[in-house]
Amino acid sequence: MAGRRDWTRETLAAGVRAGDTRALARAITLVENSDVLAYDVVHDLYPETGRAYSVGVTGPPGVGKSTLIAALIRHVRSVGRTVGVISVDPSSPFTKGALLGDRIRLADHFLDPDVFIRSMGTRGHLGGLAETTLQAMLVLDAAGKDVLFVETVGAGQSEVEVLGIADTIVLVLMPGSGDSVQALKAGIMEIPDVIAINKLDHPAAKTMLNEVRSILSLDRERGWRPPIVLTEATRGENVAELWEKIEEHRAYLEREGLLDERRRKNLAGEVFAVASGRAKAHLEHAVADDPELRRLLDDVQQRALDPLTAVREILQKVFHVDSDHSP
Ligand SMILES: Nc1nc2c(ncn2[C@@H]2O[C@H](COP(=O)(O)OP(=O)(O)OP(=O)(O)O)[C@@H](O)[C@H]2O)c(=O)[nH]1
Ligand SMILES: [Mg+2]
Repeated sequence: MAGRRDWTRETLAAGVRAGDTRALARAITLVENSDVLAYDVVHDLYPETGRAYSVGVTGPPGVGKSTLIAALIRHVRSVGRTVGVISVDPSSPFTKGALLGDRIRLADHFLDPDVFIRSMGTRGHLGGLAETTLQAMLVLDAAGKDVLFVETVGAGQSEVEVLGIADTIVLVLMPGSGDSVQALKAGIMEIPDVIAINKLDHPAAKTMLNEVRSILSLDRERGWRPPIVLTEATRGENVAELWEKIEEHRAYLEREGLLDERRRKNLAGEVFAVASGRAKAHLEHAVADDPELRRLLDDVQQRALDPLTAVREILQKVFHVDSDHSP
């Protein structure tokens, strides 16, 4: 196994550029570990990125996201396109179940040098999942992968963070994903670009189709009406159609000039999210480390100081921000 010291900034960047699998694996591990070498390499490669098309695949646990991605890979490989997959597992590093599941389902493609698959956990990463995922995607993009799939489990907060990374978002549901349907209906879950209702072999698939259809029909304002595809990932049923819808969405974005706009919004969102996360961590540490600032909080608790005055003093001391003009 090549160690950290076998790669320099130059050789690693060159390896990634050449699509060398070992270089990719190393670069992404360094990204996960917040290693400064990863930061340098992404910095150097960034101007060459933006060529890959990214597809976010999200949905509740167990609906068949990984199986569907494996089937989509088979399809896009058959038309000669190269693929990168980042499977985001927000669970702790001690529950490897989902990771293992992904490995098995995606295993068909492990021997194909034009497919690079990687599961990523949070592992207490400072910048959070979104930062790690974005950096890893940039590495795969720079490696010349044509299509990037990002799998996220849509059951909590983390997937919302990650959603803003992809060009096209596919929501995968299955009969029984009632909670997600309710979330869509209530507007809690953002309307995706394409919906796959998987496990069409299940008798309740058609009912789910009608439900989702009726929710989407309430929203007539959109320029893009999210298509719904019934799939059976295990047999590859309708997977070609699903890919066609993804491509149609891409064509729509390009035709309307929306792709650049979406990417701009996504990247701005990323930069702000990461910057805010760091600012928050900095603030928390500063307050924890400074007895004077901690005393302000005690004063607030004892009603000796009102909360907004404490805010003003903390911001002034930590960020040198004068917040007099904002409440
Ligand atoms: N009957 C049926 N089973 C399927 C289908 N697609 C996937 N499965 C099965 O559903 C189970 C979960 O599939 P995965 O692909 O791991 O689902 P996932 O959404 O990636 O799961 P997590 O990553 O754990 O959230 C597996 O046992 C699959 O074999 C399908 O179309 N029909
Ligand atoms: Mg999975």
